[in-house]
Amino acid sequence: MIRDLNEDGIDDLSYEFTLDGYYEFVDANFDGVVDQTHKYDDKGVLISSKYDDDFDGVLETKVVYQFTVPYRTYVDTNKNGLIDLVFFYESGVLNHSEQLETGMS
Ligand SMILES: [Ca+2]
Ligand SMILES: [Ca+2]
Ligand SMILES: [Ca+2]
Repeated sequence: MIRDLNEDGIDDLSYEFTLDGYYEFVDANFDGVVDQTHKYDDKGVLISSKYDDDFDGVLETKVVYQFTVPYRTYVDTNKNGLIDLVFFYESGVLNHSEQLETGMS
């Protein structure tokens, strides 16, 4: 298993195994800070992902998958720890989005 994607000697992928699956941690911009986490079930099927798209150390976007295609995306656009934007998908294709008046956790 390759863990050092850009071959600079620093691992960019790491894994944490749980009873019902495992997590994959990715340092996509190679700055030593994790900016993506992916959760897989015990069969290796992708369940959900979290992304730090602006690389500020906060993973403000969460994607939930159903049958390995996107089902919902939750975004904390103002980074107050509460979800304020939700994207809805139909069969993996973006259907519509909803701005939440009061954020949800
Ligand atoms: Ca590396
Ligand atoms: Ca990073
Ligand atoms: Ca961020």
